[in-house]
Amino acid sequence: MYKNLITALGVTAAITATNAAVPEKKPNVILITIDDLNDWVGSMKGHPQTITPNIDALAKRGVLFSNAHCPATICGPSRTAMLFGIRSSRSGIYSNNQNMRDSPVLKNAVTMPQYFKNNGYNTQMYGKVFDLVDPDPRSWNSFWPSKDRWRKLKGNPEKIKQAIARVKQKQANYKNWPGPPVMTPGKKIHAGSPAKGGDETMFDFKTVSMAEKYLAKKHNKPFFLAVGIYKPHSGWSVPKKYHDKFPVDKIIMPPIKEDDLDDVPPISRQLTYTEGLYKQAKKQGKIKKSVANYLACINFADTMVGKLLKSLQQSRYADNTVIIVWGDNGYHLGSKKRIHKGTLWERSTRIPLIFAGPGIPKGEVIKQAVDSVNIYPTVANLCGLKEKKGLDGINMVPLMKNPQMKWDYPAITSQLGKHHAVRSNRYRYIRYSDGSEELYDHSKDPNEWNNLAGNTQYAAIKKKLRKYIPSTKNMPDVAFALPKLKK
Ligand SMILES: [Ca+2]
Ligand SMILES: [Ca+2]
Repeated sequence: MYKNLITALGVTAAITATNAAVPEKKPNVILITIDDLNDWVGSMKGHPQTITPNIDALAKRGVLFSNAHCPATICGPSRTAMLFGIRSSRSGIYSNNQNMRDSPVLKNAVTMPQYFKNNGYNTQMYGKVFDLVDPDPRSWNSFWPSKDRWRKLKGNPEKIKQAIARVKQKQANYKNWPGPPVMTPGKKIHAGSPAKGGDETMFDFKTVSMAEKYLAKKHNKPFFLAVGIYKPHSGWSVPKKYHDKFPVDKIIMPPIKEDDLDDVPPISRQLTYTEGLYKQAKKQGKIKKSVANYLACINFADTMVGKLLKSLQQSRYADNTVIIVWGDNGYHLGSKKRIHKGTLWERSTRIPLIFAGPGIPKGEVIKQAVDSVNIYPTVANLCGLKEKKGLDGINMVPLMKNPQMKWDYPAITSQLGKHHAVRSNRYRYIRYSDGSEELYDHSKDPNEWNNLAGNTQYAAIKKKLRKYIPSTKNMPDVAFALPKLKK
């Protein structure tokens, strides 16, 4: 049934024989998740004006995967897949409105932090690590914030009724998806604006400050510290000093081809349901402003990463901590006529992925395509934990040590669990649930403007890539639900 998975597991078993050199004392782990950060990171050359000195410095003292992709196209499913090491096509978790543990596949599965906890680690979460709706208490010794947004509804039956109706409607929409494009004529586009106050007024500042306090303490066990940074997720408002660095009239626009969607299948256009919003944003002159404010938010997020890493450097854990930085999904800022995430195209799937710390090569850039489902087995191996069975991801330690090795495991990104993209080192192959396809050759077409799927010359390439498309035959049908209200 899960042919790819079985192949993958066989390989994991074979290559974990090459274990990372694990120091006698188990290393600590800091996992930094940055929300909606695409490849606009200096070291990934995604945008010429981006300012990310702290992430770039980390890449220089570790390994940067420059062709890394998210396993799913939005926050909840991407994070669920990464933290469980199990793809949405197997778990059935493809929306932000599902409870992870409602999936029969994930019900008793062990998350990455939980696995570390079971292996003698103290596990701590700050900020948005899982999607905030459910921080998955069993994964952590302690977590913050402990409250979810639904709890605010408690005690207000009318609001709960409305929320349930909204969730039910959403599920109906998803089940019938793709439907007709959702147009929002006349809608005012919010491209963000400077926030009042300084860094200390930001949620991310609070998150990072709490993590810094954790690092200042002496811990009698190794720790797994997960820190979630919200920016550059919209709304694009950070303190003024960041916005001032990106004046709108100086912004260089990413390449946009106005007729780019003319050669994609109908289902693809239907899934790109914000095309209407793009038109509105263009009409209202907000596209450049969106780019400027997104860049400002990236610069702020990078500053928060720098603040946290500086505290780590000054702590007793400086030399014995594995650092991972990853973005949970990419983002379109005009490309494919879209200002949003949630597609199977490069701009929406390419993410930063960096490892640094003990046992990890320094200044290495790995160009082979990978996806972030691999983080779980990789970190477990770097910390000398026994191989965890049943994961979809592959341990990347051998690849870090030998970047030229034959790596036959392309990146896979899923949308709504049933549409998929396979990114090899050279190509992107997309296959939708109705069988329609797209194919792009990145050696000639980095913007994915020319869909080659209909060209018979590429039949063999398509056939080769098609075998990596996950089977959804056994994907469980997980209901949408309001998270349980906890005391
Ligand atoms: Ca996200
Ligand atoms: Ca095109």
